[in-house]
Amino acid sequence: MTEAVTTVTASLNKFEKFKAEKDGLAVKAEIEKFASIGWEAMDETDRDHRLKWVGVFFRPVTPGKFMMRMRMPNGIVTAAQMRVLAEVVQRYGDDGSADITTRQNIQLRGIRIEDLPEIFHKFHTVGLTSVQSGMDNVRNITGDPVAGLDADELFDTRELVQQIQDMLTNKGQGNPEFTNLPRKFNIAITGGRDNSVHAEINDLAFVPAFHEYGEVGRLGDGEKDFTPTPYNSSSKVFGFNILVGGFFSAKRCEAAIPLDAWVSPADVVAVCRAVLEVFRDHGLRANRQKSRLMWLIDEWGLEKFRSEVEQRLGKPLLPAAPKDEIDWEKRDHIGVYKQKQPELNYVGLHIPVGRLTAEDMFEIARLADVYGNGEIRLTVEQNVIIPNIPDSRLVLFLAEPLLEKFSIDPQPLRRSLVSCTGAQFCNFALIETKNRALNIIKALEEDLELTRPVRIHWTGCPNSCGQPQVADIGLMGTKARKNGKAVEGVDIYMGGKVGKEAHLGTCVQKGIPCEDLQPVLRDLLIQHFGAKPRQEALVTH
Ligand code: SRM
Ligand code: SF4
Repeated sequence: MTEAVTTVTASLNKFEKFKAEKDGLAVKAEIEKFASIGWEAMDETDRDHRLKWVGVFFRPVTPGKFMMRMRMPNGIVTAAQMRVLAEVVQRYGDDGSADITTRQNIQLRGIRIEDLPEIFHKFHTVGLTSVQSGMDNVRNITGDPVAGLDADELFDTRELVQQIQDMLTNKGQGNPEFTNLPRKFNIAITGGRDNSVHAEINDLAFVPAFHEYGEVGRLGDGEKDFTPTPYNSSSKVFGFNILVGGFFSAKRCEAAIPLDAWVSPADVVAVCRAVLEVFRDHGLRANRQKSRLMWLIDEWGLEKFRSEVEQRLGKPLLPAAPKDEIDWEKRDHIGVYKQKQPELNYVGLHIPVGRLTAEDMFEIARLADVYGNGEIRLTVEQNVIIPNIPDSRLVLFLAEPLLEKFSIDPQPLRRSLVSCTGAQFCNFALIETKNRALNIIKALEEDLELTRPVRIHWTGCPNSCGQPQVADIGLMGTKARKNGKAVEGVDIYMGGKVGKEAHLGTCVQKGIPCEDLQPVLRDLLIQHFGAKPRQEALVTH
């Protein structure tokens, strides 16, 4: 290392330092070695940090039993892939399980380092990848869970999402161009009307919007011919308005803001590349608490940021279309729905807090093969959709025993329940989340009658992986005090709005001990969401 480089790295924070010393992706070539020496003999930085570049997370809560985070572009997984994932966790017995994540993705649990070479080999055979899914990389790219099925969609996002992932990851092989970002980065793209991806909480999001043909010609680069596509009408061109800078962190949460730019679908991948290059080369790296994209936009101002993106893109961006097409309330897709293809249906199954056993995964794969076309979709609410079920097979499908566990018509509170990982596996957690969330919901459902779903999101710490700010009622783990003692508690968020006119909720109560939470939630549900105590409801009827 030259003297100049040594001086620079000496002043870097711990993360920038180890990235400068050795790129995270370098561990890809060392998997065999790690497998043979075992996790205890590994270099700690490789084990605790760099392995995340291939999606493998050391869990201090369960040392030796790693977590693997996949990439599932647009939340789509085939039955064959699901079976491979099931086989991987099955061999770990009670330690093996999987979670559907709030980014339409799957994480596997119980993974042993000695099995990694075989696991990666299996992934390769079915086209799965976990590359660049953690640390300073772009997370799973979200898209409409019913893309290509929804008769009302404006654009089918599947191919674009895949193209962005391929660009970022060099088709799953790993792409060193984007493995040293200043911080994590989230991308979402939606072509439906209900903002199914929570566009507003992503660093970069694309939302559907039409420009007038004349406008595009006038504002665009001269003679450019905007080829009509199935998405364009005779007078309007389909494209996306761009939002930037949305993020949650322990220090600060912001909804994304309009970049005042519109792109045609053909330019979306190039715009992603341009934004990422700007972020990579100019994003703030000194303080990790201030490294997400919005901090750079704050420092530069939106105008300068936009023009840097244009420079990388090599052409000007068109101004945003006057309005976007997000004009529906958000759907949860649980239940049976007609597809745009005649005589076909998609069925959304409710997966309580997203947790799956190996058996569940095999069974979901079997149902997708037997009744559908072997395809499975995941939602950001941690649920599963099985598409392409013919009308003629629907009755039999609905009688399958798995639907008793994963209901198509769950009670209103559990229906919209979302929870992050929490203390069971996550060492940032201040509280246990998933099991507690289910227990409290069960008790509330026994006590209260509700006529509509209430979206309750649990998150174990201020990192907000469970997105409490988008919920009707968001619960964020904290340390509370009771009778002079520190106990597990929550801060309560309310007012999150999803779908059209989405906006973030805010903290309304702080430090409620978890053991006192149930009556507090009961009151909120009665006061704000029309819940009625079951006894009272019986009398009124
Ligand atoms: Fe997250 C870190 C789990 C979605 C904000 N998140 C973590 C880690 C990796 C921490 C760790 O090493 O233990 C958690 C792994 C725990 C485990 O064992 O499962 C973790 N995050 C999750 C998941 C699994 C929650 C879930 O149960 O669904 C989600 C995985 C998504 C995926 O498939 O990639 C998950 N995390 C989110 C989201 C929601 C979203 O993207 O819509 C957020 C808020 C949005 C955002 O990032 O702007 C989120 N996670 C964070 C942060 C705070 C980031 C920051 O800028 O400070 C951290 C901490 C960090 O990165 O330093 C974090
Ligand atoms: Fe872990 Fe906190 Fe994220 Fe929950 S919110 S998964 S506790 S980092």
